[in-house]
Amino acid sequence: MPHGNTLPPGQRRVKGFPRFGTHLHRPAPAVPADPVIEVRGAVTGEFDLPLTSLSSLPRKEITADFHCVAGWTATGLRWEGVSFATFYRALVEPALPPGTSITHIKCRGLDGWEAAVTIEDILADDVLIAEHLDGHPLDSDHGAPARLVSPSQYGYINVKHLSRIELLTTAPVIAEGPLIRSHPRGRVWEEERHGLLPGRVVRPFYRALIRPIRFLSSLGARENDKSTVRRGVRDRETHG
Ligand SMILES: Nc1nc2c(c(=O)[nH]1)N[C@H]1C(S)=C(S)[C@@H](COP(=O)(O)O)O[C@H]1N2
Ligand SMILES: [Mo]
Repeated sequence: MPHGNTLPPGQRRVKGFPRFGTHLHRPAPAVPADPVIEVRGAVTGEFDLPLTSLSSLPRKEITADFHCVAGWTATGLRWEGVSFATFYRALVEPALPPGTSITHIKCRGLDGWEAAVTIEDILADDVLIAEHLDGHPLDSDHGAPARLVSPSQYGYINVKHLSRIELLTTAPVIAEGPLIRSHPRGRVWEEERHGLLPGRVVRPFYRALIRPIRFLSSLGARENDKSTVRRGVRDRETHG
């Protein structure tokens, strides 16, 4: 690791790895029986890649810290899956019309979350489509069945429940307002927190969001899923 044990500017270490995201209290989306990654955009014909097709590719493992743009960092996570670049070169690039120049890939999760990543950033060595975390299949809190992992970029680029990639030949139009405007690259060491304002200026505002979002996100987490607990009790009652 080029940066040793230090954290990127403005980040603070947290214990463990919290569930966090704009899903807030909502539970994770259901994983389809045969999950696919839909390949859309500038390809000759759009197609769906079964997630099982990743098993034909070499596996890759990385250990990295995870940095949320709000300011928390989870350290020492061991991700396993396939390198995004390997996936792209083997299964996606052959479907591009000759001469097509892809500038961005918009990644989307089953819950509708989207992040557009520049082709340069997404083909970097440390970017994975991860299916395992710390030796276990990815759970619903952290992006089952597979997620994008790009440790050099803030969490919002690290799309959970990855279900679609859209190949773009120009930069996407930004739909967010001026106050909340994610930086189009979100590189952690450059502190690219915001699209218009310097990262260190927005630190205190973003940091204030950590507690409420963490709390809400935990309500939809696996262990806190009250409906599951209640269902379990009911099942025990009916079945003696
Ligand atoms: N599908 C999806 N991916 C997402 C999000 C989300 O709400 N939905 N939130 C992002 C944000 S802001 C962060 S910090 C990380 C949090 O990942 P974790 O819940 O595994 O900690 O997921 C990112 N990817
Ligand atoms: Mo985040």
